Amino acid sequence: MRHLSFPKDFLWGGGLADFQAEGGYEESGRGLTTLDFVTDGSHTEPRRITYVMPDGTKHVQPARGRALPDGARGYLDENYYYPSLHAVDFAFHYKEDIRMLAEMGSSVFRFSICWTRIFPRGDEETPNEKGLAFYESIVDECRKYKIEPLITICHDEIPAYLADHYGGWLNRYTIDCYLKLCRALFERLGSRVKYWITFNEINSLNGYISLGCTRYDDYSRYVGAHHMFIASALAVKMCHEMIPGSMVGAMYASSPCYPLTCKPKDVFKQMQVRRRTFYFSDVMMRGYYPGYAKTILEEAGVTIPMEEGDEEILREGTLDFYSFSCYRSTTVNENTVFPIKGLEIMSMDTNPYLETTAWGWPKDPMSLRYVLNEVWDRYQKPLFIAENGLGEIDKADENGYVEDDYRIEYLKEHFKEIRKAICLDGVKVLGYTMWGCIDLVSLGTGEMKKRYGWIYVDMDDKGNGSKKRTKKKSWYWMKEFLESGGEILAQDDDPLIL
Ligand code: BGP
Repeated sequence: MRHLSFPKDFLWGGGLADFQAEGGYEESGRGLTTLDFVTDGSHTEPRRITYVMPDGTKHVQPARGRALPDGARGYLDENYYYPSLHAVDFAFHYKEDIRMLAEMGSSVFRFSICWTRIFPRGDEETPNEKGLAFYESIVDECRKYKIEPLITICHDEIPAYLADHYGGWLNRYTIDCYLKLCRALFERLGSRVKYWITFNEINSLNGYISLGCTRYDDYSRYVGAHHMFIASALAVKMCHEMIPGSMVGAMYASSPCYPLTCKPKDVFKQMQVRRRTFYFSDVMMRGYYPGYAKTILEEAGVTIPMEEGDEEILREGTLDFYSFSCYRSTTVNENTVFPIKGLEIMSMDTNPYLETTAWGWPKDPMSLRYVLNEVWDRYQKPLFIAENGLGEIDKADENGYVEDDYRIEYLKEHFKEIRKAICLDGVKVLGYTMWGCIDLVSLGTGEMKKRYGWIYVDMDDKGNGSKKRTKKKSWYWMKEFLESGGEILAQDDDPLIL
């Protein structure tokens, strides 16, 4: 039997996003972001967005999947609860949180920048010192424990001011604003941060929240993405110039999809659906629009506003690594439509071979090995598993302790698949950051009870609770796993390694 081991320099740790964790809105002088106007929700009740029209009338509607009327602007209504404003108070707990992750043995920590902490409106000339100092302090805290920071520059949100006054990513002007943000970050943090992610899940963005426009259609999706491609390519170039040795990636929602049957039409549809994801990474990893993009755009009736020089910018700003989220797999068949306008295609059919979580997400450890191979074969550039993990209902005892054996099981099975991808398939994987390492507010549902962490946070769906942090059973397991260099994973449970 072959003995399988993780590379010694493999980076292990966890990740979070500003709006799901930080809080501290009033204290920081940060501006509002588009996600601030999104209310709480649940598995069955969609999160909503509150907005005001130019005539002063106030409205509310589901936050995703729909356009807003022209002229709508995000608005905070005192009758609603907005989880992003306070989240889990990471802004006040980060020293303790990072210490707990360090004690566990983490070697990487992924976090995102709240754009409006650095530029409260987005179009200012000079950055806000308080915001830069905040992130510098997080980086220093990581460095103190020899933890490598992995920074997501933009995670699914945009300054509300840029949305309301410029139309967000539909306007090329936003590229300049984004690059100002990048320059400020590279200047201040560059000497201590090697790994950067330009955009989170860039293949899943649309509408007011992530693109800052009132439209929610194929036009906004593809035109917004083109401007983000240009912004990302220019940021890659800037980063390489300002921080020698830096590595820049983007992050893609990459849970794989399988054909429901071996019917050729199902199999072909699977390929077409997959290209809805690869469309984005092909441009950014290879530096040009792939041949099949023409058909996708024609079908959507969209013409990309390609300007002189854009092609060269894309060519010169290709990414150094591919990072991705993968929580689950999905299935498609020949009749699968692309509803989808900005959301990754999640399940169209149920997969009878897989169990699901309380939120209906199929659990499929092999999907991770599958996508690692799929992407490595396509680009031959290193990969980073930026998001994976299990969102479940954790029952804490009176001390806040959670016996989350189900999470340990999930991690074990997924880690084995990563190890196989590295050792048996030869995939180059830089590291793994488990999503929501400290319990945080769910992006999809706005709930707190969908928990992912190794560290429990005492807080409920409406923000009540002490926010006290407590290590879960999975924290102790992870510590043991890391101390053993991954060797506590069974070696003999798969015929492929014999
Ligand atoms: C990804 C986002 C994260 C995160 C995760 C889990 O799409 O990048 O921000 O939240 O999904 O989703 P949820 O929070 O809905 O469980």
